Amino acid sequence: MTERVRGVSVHRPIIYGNYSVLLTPTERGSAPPDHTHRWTVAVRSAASPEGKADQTGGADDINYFIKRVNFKLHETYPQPNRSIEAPPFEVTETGWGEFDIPIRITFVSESGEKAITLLHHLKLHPWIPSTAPPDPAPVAGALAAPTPPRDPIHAWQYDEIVFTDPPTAFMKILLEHPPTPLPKIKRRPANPPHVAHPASLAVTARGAPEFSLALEKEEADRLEAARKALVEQSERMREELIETEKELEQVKARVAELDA
Ligand code: SLL
Repeated sequence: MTERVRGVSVHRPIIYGNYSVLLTPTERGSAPPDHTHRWTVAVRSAASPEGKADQTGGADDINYFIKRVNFKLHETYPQPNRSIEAPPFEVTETGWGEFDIPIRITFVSESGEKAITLLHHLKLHPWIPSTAPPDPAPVAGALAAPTPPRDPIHAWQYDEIVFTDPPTAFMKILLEHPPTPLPKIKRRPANPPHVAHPASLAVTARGAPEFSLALEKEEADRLEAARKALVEQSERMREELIETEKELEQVKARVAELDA
């Protein structure tokens, strides 16, 4: 029997997702003909490293609790089951299309935890109309004008791995690796248009976004506003129903009168 620390849950914030960039004309020359993007799908610690404005997440090592990450790519890829045994837990590929990537995380054996599977939808295109210039149409034979560098597209989801009643030996490992806290405020001013996700926080942006407590607060506020709207709506519907039932009673009474 493994000795466990009862009544304790330890959280480790992670992000999973991808970023992608358009291939340059030169890169397109050496990639398979229909490939348009290079993308990286990854599992990382949630906090972003200080002084690396182009990186989302990854401030901390996560291999003290994650043993292996399996990324199941679309079957159009050779050997679509990619098993990453050491950090960085990521896969970089080129391609043309978006698809769902099941991400299976296997924890270190000391954790006594079963593997979990997350799902990420690989994003290559922005969710929202962007202000960036449209991709120039290729003109046969024309001298390629220098195109401005286009920002990568980012799509990340925040989640927390929770270790409940961790084995004593594993608890020691967890305590030796406190996660870098998320910044309280948004440090990246051009920060993202983001979309709510039911179970976690999703961010999509041109330019590397950063998860922060402020972002988490905005998400909580959005959820609270949605909850209020739902309560109001169901109250309105209840009132309408009461009205309709009253009318129905009146009609029934009138019919009874006519019958008599
Ligand atoms: C779609 N459901 O139809 C998606 C599938 C597949 C993406 C996207 C590269 C494959 C290869 C690639 O981008 N596959 O190298 O042949 O849009």
